[in-house]
Amino acid sequence: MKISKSLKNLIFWEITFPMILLIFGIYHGFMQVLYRAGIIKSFDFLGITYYQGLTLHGVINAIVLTTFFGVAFGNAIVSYFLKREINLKIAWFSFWLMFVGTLITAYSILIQKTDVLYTFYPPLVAPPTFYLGVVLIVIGSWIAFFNWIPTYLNYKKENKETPLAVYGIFSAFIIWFLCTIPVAIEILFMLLPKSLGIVKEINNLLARTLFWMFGHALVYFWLLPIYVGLYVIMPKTINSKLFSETFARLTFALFIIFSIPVGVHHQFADPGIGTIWKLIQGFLTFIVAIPSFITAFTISATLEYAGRKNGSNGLFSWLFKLPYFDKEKWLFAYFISGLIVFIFGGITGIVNASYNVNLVVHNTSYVPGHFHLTLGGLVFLGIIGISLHLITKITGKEIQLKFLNLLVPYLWLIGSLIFGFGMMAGGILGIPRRTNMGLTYSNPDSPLFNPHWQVWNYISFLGGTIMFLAMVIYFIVFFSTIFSKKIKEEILEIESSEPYENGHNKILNEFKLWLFLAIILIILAYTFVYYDVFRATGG
Ligand code: HEM
Ligand SMILES: [Cu+2]
Repeated sequence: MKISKSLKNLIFWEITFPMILLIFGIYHGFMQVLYRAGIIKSFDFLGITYYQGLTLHGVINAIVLTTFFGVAFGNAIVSYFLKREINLKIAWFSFWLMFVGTLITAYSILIQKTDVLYTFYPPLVAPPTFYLGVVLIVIGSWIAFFNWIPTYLNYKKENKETPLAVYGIFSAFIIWFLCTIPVAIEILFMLLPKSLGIVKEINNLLARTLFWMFGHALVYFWLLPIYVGLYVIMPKTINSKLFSETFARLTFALFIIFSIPVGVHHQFADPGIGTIWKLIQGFLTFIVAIPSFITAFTISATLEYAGRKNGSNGLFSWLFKLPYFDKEKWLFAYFISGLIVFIFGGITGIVNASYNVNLVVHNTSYVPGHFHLTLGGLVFLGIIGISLHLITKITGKEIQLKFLNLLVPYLWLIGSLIFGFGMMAGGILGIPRRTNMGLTYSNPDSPLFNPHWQVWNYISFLGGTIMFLAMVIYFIVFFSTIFSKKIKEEILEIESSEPYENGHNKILNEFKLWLFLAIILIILAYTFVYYDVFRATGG
């Protein structure tokens, strides 16, 4: 589909701007493993302190990159599948808000030396600029979403079915909109007034509870756009059919319901919230296994269909008939590597989600070990793979250095599994997260030095180095592609194939019911949590 220059530029910058920042985000990831292994033994490195670097790593990778990508992919999906151009003035306005917000946040972290980490828990307080920047990023992304709604309603007047990709991206943004409301309340009514000196004290437990209402659902905002990639783009890449569109839609719908009323599983160790509510939200967390298993089965069947089409007859031999190393179908390598890592991410998450077992790994390196296999696995490989894919389409360029490009996801797969193993095994032994270990536990000159932990720190360092290498290669491929000569027409194309099955269910083409159920469940799961919070803290 031909698109206007303005829309093309919009998508281009929404992908490329965060990609430039990601260079710093990845650099600081690598710094983290160097500190942790005791290779850097100082308070800071090249003028950036340990916690400043960790803040940059979390903010760039987990907030800026993911939000820009969601918006960019959403703009592309809505324009392509609804066959209507979105209101570009509003879309650009949303871009500029996010852009300015990012610059203000960067100013706060780099110049004002803000180091509250990407979770900005009180009692840590940042300068007002940090919150202002984050708020602008969020409002910018809301505006992008609101901008799709008239286009969608206009489309719905003439069409009954909501295209699957649109259904998925809307689900992601419905979750995002709902879950950013509590964090907006936290920032606007608590952190910002505190930072400005308007109020002296704030209720830390309340702030944390509002944060985690957002913080867990956030991970589905990251994940759902990638599920769109898996359900819509991947089948076509491997010449297959999505096994069941009904189940794909059901997955999105279930995520709308169950994403938010589970945030307390991040607060198992927080005093003040009643055990029973923690346990209930712990159980609700496990319900998320349902859409995850549906996805696992749908995607496996989709892969099997492709393998059988390629001539496999055996029970599992189809697994060997997939284009893992096909340089032209490189996007599949990103998806399959992400999926493999995700299996480990999903399984290890059971430990975090289990109320009692969680206490063993609480605040240890197990936690980042786990989420580099989810966020840093499927989500991240999906983001960088789809970004590169879209860039080649809208700029009419051919992917450069194809062999190196194919290497990226596999190196990342190996690196992140080693990294995750080191971090998680170390975490079980008690290695803490968010600690400058170069000054303490990994430093033979420190009284805190713990030689038994060193081996795990080195394993994490090895994995982290391989991940770093994968990303150096990725950046080379990405920027050589952008700077290469245009050889094709510039088009917006998101290839998709007919599904194997589609039940055309009315309720799986709409959002009302799911939104209604989500709100009811949020009220049920959270009313008493807030009651407890207020009771425990005296209001
Ligand atoms: C070269 C690749 C990477 C390396 C070596 C790396 C390494 C690390 C390490 C060691 C930590 C733990 C710090 C600590 O708690 O002590 C960490 C934290 C984190 N990483 Fe990465 N990482 C990489 C890529 C990524 C990517 C791609 C993402 C997301 C898209 C990501 C997101 C995060 C987040 C959100 C945190 C938590 C920060 C915090 O605790 O405030 N990382 N990373
Ligand atoms: Cu969670």
